[in-house]
Amino acid sequence: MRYAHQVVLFTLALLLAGCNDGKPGPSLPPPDQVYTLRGKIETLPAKDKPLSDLILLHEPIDSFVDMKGKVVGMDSMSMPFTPDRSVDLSPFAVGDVVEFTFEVRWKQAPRSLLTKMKKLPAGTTIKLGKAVPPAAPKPD
Ligand SMILES: [Cu+2]
Repeated sequence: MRYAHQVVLFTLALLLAGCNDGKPGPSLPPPDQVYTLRGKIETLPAKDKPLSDLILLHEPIDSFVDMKGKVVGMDSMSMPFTPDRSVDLSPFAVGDVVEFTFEVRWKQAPRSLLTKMKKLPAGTTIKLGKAVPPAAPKPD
């Protein structure tokens, strides 16, 4: 019993020290924003460069917040994302329509970290065009 108690304490100490997040590299601060949306895979990272860019044609993001904290929206576009190490890209191919989640950190690389991605049924179409931010400024 005594031994088990010590193991628990030791594990707790490891957790508190942040040594147990299971990922190599420095742990990141909390993201400034997180978005989940749909897109189409345009480019997958090269096999010999697993952490290079993943390029997705993404749907408009009406709620996109800029560097100054203002909701400005983001139109649909081809955009590079850095896949997190935890994301297994092997099931994906160029042309797949996906739902994905990415985190934005304005003051830290990677700025756009893709943390989740799943394939949507074949034949799913994505919407392209302008974002409509809820507090859109009046056109001049
Ligand atoms: Cu974009």
